[in-house]
Amino acid sequence: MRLLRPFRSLLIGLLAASLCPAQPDPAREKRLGWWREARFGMFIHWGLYAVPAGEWKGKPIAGIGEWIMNRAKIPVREYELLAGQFNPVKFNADEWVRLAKEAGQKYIVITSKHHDGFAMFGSQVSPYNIVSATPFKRDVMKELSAACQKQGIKLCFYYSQSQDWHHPDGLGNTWDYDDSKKNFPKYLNELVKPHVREILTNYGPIGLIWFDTPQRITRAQSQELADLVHSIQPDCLVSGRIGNEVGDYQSMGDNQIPARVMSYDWESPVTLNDTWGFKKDDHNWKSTRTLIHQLVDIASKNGNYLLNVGPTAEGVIPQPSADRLREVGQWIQVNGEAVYGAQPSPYPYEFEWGSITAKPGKLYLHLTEWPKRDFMLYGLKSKVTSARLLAQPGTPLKFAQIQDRTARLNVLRITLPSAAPDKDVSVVALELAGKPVVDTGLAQQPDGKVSLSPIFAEVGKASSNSAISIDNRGVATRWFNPEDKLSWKFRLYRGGTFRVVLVSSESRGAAGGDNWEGGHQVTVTAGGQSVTGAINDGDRRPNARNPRWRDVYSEIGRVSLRTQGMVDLTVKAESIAAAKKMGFTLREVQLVKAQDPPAPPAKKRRR
Ligand code: FHN
Repeated sequence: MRLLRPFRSLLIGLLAASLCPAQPDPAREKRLGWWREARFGMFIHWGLYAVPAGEWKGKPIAGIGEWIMNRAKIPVREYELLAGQFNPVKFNADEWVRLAKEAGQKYIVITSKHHDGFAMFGSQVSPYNIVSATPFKRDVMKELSAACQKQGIKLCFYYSQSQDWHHPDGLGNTWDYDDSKKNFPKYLNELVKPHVREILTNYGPIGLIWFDTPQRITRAQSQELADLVHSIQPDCLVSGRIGNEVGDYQSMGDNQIPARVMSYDWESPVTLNDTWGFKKDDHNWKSTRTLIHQLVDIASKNGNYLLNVGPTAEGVIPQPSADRLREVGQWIQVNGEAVYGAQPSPYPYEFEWGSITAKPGKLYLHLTEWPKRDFMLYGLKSKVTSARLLAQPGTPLKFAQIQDRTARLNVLRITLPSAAPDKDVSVVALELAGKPVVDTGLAQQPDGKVSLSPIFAEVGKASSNSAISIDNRGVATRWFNPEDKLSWKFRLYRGGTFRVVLVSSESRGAAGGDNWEGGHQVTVTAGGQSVTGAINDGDRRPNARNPRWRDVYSEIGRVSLRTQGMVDLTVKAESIAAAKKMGFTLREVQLVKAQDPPAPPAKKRRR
């Protein structure tokens, strides 16, 4: 049948559009330039909630500090009185910015208005702001803007565009205002847009606006807001949480780090302890080691690390935060070359020993574990021309590259000094002849282990009702249907007997406590052999990349895989316990080499 000419060209156009990847938008690419180079920023949650600091009328209020108004259902008229007590006499913009600089952070994102609706900047739109309503009267954002410009840091603003528990038409406050009577567009037009105009007009160049929790906002409303930002400051980025995919980059869930390299630009907001806004009884600080691991891991997956501090009502960044940030900064002084402007790892998957970042002609191996013997990397096909530790740049490292054509395996072996030069993460810089070329397929690692994340699995849904999905961290969740399966293919280099370990994960919703469900019977079939066993509690371990949710380890049996080559592996549940409505969560399948017979005494290593 002949198509009429206009229809034919429409069809061809649609086909072409679906085949060609979307062209990058040049304006957006320009905006993202500094942000991709920065890789590390400081998040600051500061507002009236720092006054109660997690306690209301003598009682501790559970949850994150900046949510106290909502959690304790504090009436607007009572919460407003906190403004009269907000007098941060120790606030010093230069000191805060200096701390960010010392930490190696390149941008600061500060709450200009959080969900409590209080503007932390001088505003003509509403008197509910730091200049008009507090005894402090100073516009802290003016001071921060001057300090940032002086010290060469990008100033950025957080702005809560949907939730506003103070405004009768903003979202979230259902204890003072009837939700069904809210006129959300009125709130957007009369408060949000004029506020956004102010923060983009009165504080010099702004790096980005970090919108958050895009509830009830339509695509048109998100787009209007993004257009407003770009019409005032074309170079200002808009965070993904503006909603409806109109942001300039994507935001991961809070404290979540994905399990693979992402092809798009993304950022993870992370807390130093558990809260964002200051809480006097939250002392659950992440170690400096964890922070550096997260920084390099995020960079290796194409992301930015936005690390939060919650200053006190006096205007002081808590000492444990400042100490850790300075320690991260000391590490960056030595190893920053491997972080700033770093491109992601050429391998899509994670390594247990650390992370990889890249630059043209270079790969950086971030070793979070110092190897007992030589360090080995599988799958790198490019020729390495030199290797050195960033902490000892004057001392070239010995290395060798071997190619085993039968096993289709490339091995890089690097001889390292017996002790790590850095306390937390040591970085080996490799120079390559040309671009990094690697085997990107899932494969056994030099220690004999095979680790398979659901993020790389083929998901076999038994029915259209199956709810199983893979979350931001790469964890298979909502697995309630025992007929659902996950399957992988991986390359085995050395056969043997393997322990089959299933790594389950605490759930995303909460940290600690009752957020995990076990008791499922699960079958793993690898290379044609099946083992069935139970997912049991009892072995919970911290997860180095996502410490907020612990891993739960269950060994369900052993398989013997003798032949080199590609192996199929499938996980299928026989029965799922779902009484707590969490079901089976799977973060990783591991095949761990069962103990080989004792090796002959090791020869002394030559150095
Ligand atoms: O509800 C907020 C929360 O208070 C905090 O601001 C975080 C930071 O990413 N964002 C929201 C929850 O995702």
